[in-house]
Amino acid sequence: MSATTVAKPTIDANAAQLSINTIRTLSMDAVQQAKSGHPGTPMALAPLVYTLWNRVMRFDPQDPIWPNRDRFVLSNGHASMLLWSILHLTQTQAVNADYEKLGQPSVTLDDIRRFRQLDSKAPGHPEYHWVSGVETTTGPLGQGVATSVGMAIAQKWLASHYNRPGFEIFDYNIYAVCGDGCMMEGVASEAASLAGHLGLDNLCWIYDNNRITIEGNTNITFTEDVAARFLAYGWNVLSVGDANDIDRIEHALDVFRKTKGRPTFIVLDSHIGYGSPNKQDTASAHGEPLGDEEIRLTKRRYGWPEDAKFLVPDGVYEHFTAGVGTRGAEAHRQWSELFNQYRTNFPGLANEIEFMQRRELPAGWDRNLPVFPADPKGIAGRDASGKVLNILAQNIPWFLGGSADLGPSNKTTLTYEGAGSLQADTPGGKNLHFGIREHAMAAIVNGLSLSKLRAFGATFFIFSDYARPAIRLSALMELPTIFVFTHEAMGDGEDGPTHQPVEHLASLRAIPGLITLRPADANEVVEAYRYILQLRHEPAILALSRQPLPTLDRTKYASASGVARGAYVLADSPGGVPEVILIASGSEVSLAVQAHEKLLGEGIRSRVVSIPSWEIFEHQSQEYQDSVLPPAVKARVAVEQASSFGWERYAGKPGRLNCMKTFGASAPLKELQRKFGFEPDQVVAAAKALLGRN
Ligand SMILES: Cc1ncc(C[n+]2csc(CCOP(=O)(O)OP(=O)(O)O)c2C)c(N)n1
Ligand SMILES: [Mg+2]
Repeated sequence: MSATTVAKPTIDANAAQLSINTIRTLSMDAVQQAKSGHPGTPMALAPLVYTLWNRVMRFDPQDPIWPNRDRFVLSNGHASMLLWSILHLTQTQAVNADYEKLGQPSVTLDDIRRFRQLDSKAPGHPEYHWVSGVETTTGPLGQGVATSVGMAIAQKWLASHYNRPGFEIFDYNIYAVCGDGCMMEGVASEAASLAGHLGLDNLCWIYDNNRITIEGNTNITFTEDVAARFLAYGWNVLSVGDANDIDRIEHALDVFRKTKGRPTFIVLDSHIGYGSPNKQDTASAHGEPLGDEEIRLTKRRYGWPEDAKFLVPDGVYEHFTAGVGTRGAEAHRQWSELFNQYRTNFPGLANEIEFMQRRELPAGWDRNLPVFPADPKGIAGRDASGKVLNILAQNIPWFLGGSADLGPSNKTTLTYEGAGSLQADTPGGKNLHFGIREHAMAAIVNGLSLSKLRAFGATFFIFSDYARPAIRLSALMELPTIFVFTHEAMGDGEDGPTHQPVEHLASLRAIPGLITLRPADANEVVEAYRYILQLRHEPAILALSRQPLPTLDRTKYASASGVARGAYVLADSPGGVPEVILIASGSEVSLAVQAHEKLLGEGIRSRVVSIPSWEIFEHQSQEYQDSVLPPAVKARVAVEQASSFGWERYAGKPGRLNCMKTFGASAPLKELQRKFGFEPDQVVAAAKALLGRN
């Protein structure tokens, strides 16, 4: 029993050409109307997108989130009109963030008329979460192809975990279209290398080899042998010499589907701005409207009514309905029947799939999470995290992840029996090995998350910079990805300033929608994970210590459950309203507690606020925020071993910032703490200075 045995439609050459030219002319007209955009590549790749969608892909326009659909990624996102045209012509339906069908088209002709305008469902670049049918946000070149590797790993993992003999519940493929820009970006190389290593034969990249980028012909910058590069990565490399030859395109895609053990790379030679008498093969076709006169000339070449705008000729919608529409609906119907039987035979597994698809957690997901006893010597954030990850991965079947070659340092390796390592011949393993490829790792984690797996990626916090573009996209896409960053400050002292993050917290806190968490002790680590796991639409980063942090005595101080409010009063003075507030995160919280005890000893009413997450705190009511940081208490000391940038918002005036203003240095941690002012006496001195008590 397989979900794939679906008859092909008969091919009508005229209807095919008419459909291709509809995609071309819609793209030209939309860019012209918007007075901005990228017409040339949609004109060139219309035959590819037509063939892929109408002849090959298994996609049901009635249900663009059907779990076993083939995935389409437009990595050269500037060619977005390809996607808006095809989503419109296939009459793909809209769904909302709760995965409900809205009974309306995803992209209307009116949206296309309003290409790139506010609220149009045809924005400048493909945006997941804004337009149904977009599988991932693209635009930053290279991200789409890198993310597609995560989608391919996810499909392999899902198939390995859920398919049973006679029940191919997951057997979809991933297609990604890319251009010269994607091929030049390092992230694509990182991802392609890993895809080759993993032998992802469900993955097909189609490279638009038009030899044009913005500055002109690629002979000014890009003269390597791309095909040879992919051969060296271990890919199956095919070539189609004419982007207008839809039979050869179909044939290459057919070869892809029959190729086992390797991903496929199709080099497609194309002419940007195809058909434009004066602009074909020029860089100006890349990113400028053709102009009214050139559009008329081009339409004449296509045999198109010269003055018609946004024309969808009779029969074109019907042609797509007869192609992808019918094939997708039938494949979906067969799959649903199969899944019904599967549910009868394997109710537990079916249940998991349904939970996962809605981004819900299984019952008992947080059972056995550790509670750490008070311990002045304590435990490192990364070690506490390792214990939690190992429990979560056992409680949540579809929770998995790995590190960029730092598993033993990040403590992210899943060590329980049966966790397994994800490799080509063991695609169901839960330990991913990303190699030293942080950027691709983050994009791949996005791809896993887009495939509804709960995934984490890990490295040293300092190298979050290498992953940042993909972290930004996970926030933009509203994905619940998890990034585990250890060695979050100067804890690896002797490694020196190249390994000591300073501005990283500030820069990640600046990404809208991203939740950053820097827990103070082992129990805050547990609570941070408890919070993160319940997120459905926000990514989170964890900044964890390398060195042991004292496990605070929660009978004396407030419960770590305060993490769920972002900041909480950890320690207070017995005598009512505090005179001074010490605000700290992560490793500096126990330092603040020591300073607090000294201040109390000197009769100064101090309060310690642990603030693991600015973002969560700022989601709380004003009343709660004011109860933690009473506006009347102006004497405040912020203590964080990171850039002071932004801390004014909590320390206020005349508050003191006990933070970093320079890079760190290479020395044992204790010496660095002294040099940079992270000792209790220095915090006490700052507090007393504020109170005029020196
Ligand atoms: C990371 C990144 N850098 C730069 C850009 C700006 N940009 C958009 S398209 C483009 C040229 C892309 O050339 P190619 O991929 O060959 O696309 P074509 O013009 O052939 O469609 C550039 C530099 C971008 N979108 N992303
Ligand atoms: Mg190009």
